[in-house]
Amino acid sequence: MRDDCHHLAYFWYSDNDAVAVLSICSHKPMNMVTRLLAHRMLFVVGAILLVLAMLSACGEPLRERSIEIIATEMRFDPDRVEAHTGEQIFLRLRNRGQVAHSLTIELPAGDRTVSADPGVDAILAFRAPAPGEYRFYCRIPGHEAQQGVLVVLP
Ligand SMILES: [Cu+2]
Repeated sequence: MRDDCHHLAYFWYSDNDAVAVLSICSHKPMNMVTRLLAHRMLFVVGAILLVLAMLSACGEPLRERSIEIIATEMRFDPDRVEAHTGEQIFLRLRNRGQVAHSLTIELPAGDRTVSADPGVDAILAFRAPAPGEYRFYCRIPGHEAQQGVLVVLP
């Protein structure tokens, strides 16, 4: 009997143009039942992967970014931070100074502020707005020089 190769393959394209291939190659001739089972198995596996691909394509996954800013007298370190539009930002203000500090960021939707006593961390969560530069500063009187900028990239 000749060496018969049954090659069954399913192809599909995912979002990022990667081609997924499922195949079964048998060097023995398949009988009708085996062939049907092989096709059926490939179809089921393919269907499951397709559903998973569709689920993951439902809405861009939320990207998160953690930013850490250390406050001392009278500065923020770093005083320039970057993010991308749409990212969920977790900005952690770490007060390593001797007095209380705050961080107010001027966002399009309004100012957002967190405050922290010496040795304390405070977290400000917000969605990175449209590309641009957004100033942040400490609003405690006498701390006007304590400021920085969030640069939001596309
Ligand atoms: Cu301050």
